Amino acid sequence: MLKRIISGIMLTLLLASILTFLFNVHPVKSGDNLLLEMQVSKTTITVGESINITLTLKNTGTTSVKITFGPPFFDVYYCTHEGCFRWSADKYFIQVILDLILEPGETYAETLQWNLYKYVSGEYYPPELGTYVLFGVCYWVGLGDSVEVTVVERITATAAIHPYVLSSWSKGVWISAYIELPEGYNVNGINVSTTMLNDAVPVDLEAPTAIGDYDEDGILDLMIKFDRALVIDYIGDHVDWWNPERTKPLVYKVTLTVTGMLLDGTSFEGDSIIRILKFLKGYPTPK
Ligand SMILES: [Ca+2]
Repeated sequence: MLKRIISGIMLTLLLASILTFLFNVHPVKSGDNLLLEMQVSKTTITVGESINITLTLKNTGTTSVKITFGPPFFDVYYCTHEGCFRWSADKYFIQVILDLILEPGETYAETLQWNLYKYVSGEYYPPELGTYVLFGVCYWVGLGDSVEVTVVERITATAAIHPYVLSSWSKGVWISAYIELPEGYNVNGINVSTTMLNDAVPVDLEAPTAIGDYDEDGILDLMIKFDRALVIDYIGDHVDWWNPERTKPLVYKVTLTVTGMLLDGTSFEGDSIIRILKFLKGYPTPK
């Protein structure tokens, strides 16, 4: 009996070596030429904001590598004094065993989205402000990489957009935004290059900026400018043209949100409602 088991094992081992030899594929083991790299879409986020975390496994060797795994292939976690929190914690995965073969030079990548919320006993808790080391791991090959991510506060700013009525054929070069910050914050500290409109239109860095008191309320404001054509294009793609606020002319209400960061990493956000005019006879035409 024992002899039979041993010869069975020997046969399996022999077959495995023949297969490995024939196909030049070998199961992963430590010392394999694999490299895991982790990249994040942003290293500063506000509470509730998600980041895209891309994990890439590369075969840097000269032979194919076979990795046997059960999903998830990658995971991401960070630890605090309360414990460690994983991206995979609130997710279900198919219970299967799969093989991934990486040829020499080949990569396998996945992008995971996570807002760093802690999932504990069926409840979600936001991450506290601070800097965390995010670890990206592939347990199946015993590799990891890390990136530091900072969770910052988001303050509510006031944003006034000028002109506050835009026509769809508007010809000006820019649209201005006048940003005021709450007490205790200084508009001089705004990192202009980080400002955006609706997370879609970046500030025009070629345009002039100015600090003044545009609305004469005694609170300093920073003027920044956005390319008018880009803003109108953005609005054109996002307004519900079937639902005007008023007709004759057709008037649409649009909320524009200015976001950005201060030089110290604090993030701000301010909403402004503007109106879009469209002179059309009959029903609105969707763009
Ligand atoms: Ca002001």
